[in-house]
Amino acid sequence: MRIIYSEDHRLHFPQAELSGGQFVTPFERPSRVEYVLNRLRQRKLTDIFTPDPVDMAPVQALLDPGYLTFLQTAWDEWKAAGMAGEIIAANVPARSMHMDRIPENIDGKVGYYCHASETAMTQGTWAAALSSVASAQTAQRHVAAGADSAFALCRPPGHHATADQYGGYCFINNAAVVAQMFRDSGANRVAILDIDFHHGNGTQTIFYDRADVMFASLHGAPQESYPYYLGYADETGKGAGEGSNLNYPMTAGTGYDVWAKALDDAIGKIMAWGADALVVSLGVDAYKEDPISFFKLESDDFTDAGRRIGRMKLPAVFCMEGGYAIEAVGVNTVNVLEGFKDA
Ligand code: SP5
Ligand code: ZN
Repeated sequence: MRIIYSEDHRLHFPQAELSGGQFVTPFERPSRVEYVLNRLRQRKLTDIFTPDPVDMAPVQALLDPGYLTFLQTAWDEWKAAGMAGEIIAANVPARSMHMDRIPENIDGKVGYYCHASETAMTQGTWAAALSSVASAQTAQRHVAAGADSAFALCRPPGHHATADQYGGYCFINNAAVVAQMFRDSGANRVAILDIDFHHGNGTQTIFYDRADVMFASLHGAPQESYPYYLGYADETGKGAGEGSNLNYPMTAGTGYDVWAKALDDAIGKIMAWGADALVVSLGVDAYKEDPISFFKLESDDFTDAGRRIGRMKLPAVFCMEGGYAIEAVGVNTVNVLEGFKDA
């Protein structure tokens, strides 16, 4: 399997994540990538490529232009306003306020374009986010050109980012960009299967009213788990997209028996729908030791999950999402890829 990865992910490494009322070292940190790379090498998966330069056209086609400008300019504006620290959202438009008037003040803009204040931005965040989407795009090109599959070792991750908001450690929705590129390169129906522990609210929202992209997500139930305000089973799509959004919320403590049934159901529905390309939002935070998640998957379960996905026999791009039990992230991620290959 081809692997695409950029060193530029290191440009995004905030010092601080707001967690339980304290600032802690972010769970989503550069060393996650090192663990994945080390495991890939150990398993002799060394077909590693550097991404081509980012192609902004599909990114601009999918995302809000004001949001992209904000991501690009936020750091300079923040510094110019005399802010001493990293960019953290302190104010957001609440239910009782305007949701559609964008302030000029950078502090106000940050809150407008952010949905989760745990996520800090720094000087290098924009460049890192572009390198992450560039990896995803290059993976898609390899598959569109005939490879069975490719793995984009994306960092920062993407599935929480909507067309106009960042949060959940995500800035640009890599998986969504790949899905759009599959459509642009001739696939009629593209499925996104999101196995990260957290609901892929960004991806769901981007494709909610579209019939050409199916989104299926296995995740911690919103009553219990971030992102809390989306991810219920009754969110099935709207308009032309009705029926092409599938949520599998599961309660804290869920183990592989229940999780794998949800996976099989999602796979069956994706196949019945007639997908001709697959994007996998590959988070491994459903692992039993994950420090911020509540499922009970074992490392071997990820191999089995990869095998089930491999049996779909669809051209597939894997985009790295979450997974924070740092030392196990490499094994669990590569287990999915090896299971997929061996299917
Ligand atoms: C891509 C991805 O997996 N994003 C996840 C974002 C999770 N954000 C909420 C984190 C809540 C952390 N609470 C820590 C409690 C530690 N005991
Ligand atoms: Zn996650």
